[in-house]
Amino acid sequence: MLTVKATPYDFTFDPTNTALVIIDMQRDFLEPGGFGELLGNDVSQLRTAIAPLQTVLNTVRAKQMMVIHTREGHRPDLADLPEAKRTRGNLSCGIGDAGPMGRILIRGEAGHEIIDELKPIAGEPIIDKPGKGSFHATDLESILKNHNIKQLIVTGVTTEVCVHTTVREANDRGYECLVLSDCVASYFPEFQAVGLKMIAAQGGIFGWVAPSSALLEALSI
Ligand code: C5J
Repeated sequence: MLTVKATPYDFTFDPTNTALVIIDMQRDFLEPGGFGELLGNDVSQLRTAIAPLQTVLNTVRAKQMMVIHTREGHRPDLADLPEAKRTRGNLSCGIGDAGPMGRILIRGEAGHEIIDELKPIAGEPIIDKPGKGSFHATDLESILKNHNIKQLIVTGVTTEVCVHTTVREANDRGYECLVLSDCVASYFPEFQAVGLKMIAAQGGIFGWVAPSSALLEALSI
């Protein structure tokens, strides 16, 4: 067992039963012209997570730990897109419409792809999810069970939306989650700070929080 110095207390994990989950590091959220920018956000805010996440990903791969990537997006025929989600925000260019990187948040389009810096490699499952949570309407839970995964190291974007939703879903399913504070990001600095506090408050009501340096220290042993 390895121990990460975390908040609210040490996170102890077995690397063979732990997966790194990288949530929605897609062009649609991180690059100009995608869904994130069309919602009115400054997408450069999310780029802080890329470099620390690359280091964590390389380390975890070297340790032969499981890596899982997720992408938020919908079928090209939009059959899995709730009307409430399609119309939310009254956007002139919204989900399913043609944007600079192809149709917004649609599987197979350029904007839906994971950014080059964090490209999945062979053997790393990619979970395509239609919602904010990574468990909703996906096969994530059966993949975790089939690989005997008990604990998750959670990273990606955005902290208060898809990361939070996934951590809450995982927590209710009995998984222990460590969220890496510098490997998650938000368009809103105040949401980043409060979102992380919410996870570890009340004795770790949803999980643990630590900087990636604490995980790397634990893995260097
Ligand atoms: C959002 C996400 N923010 N990946 N998605 O719509 O957090």
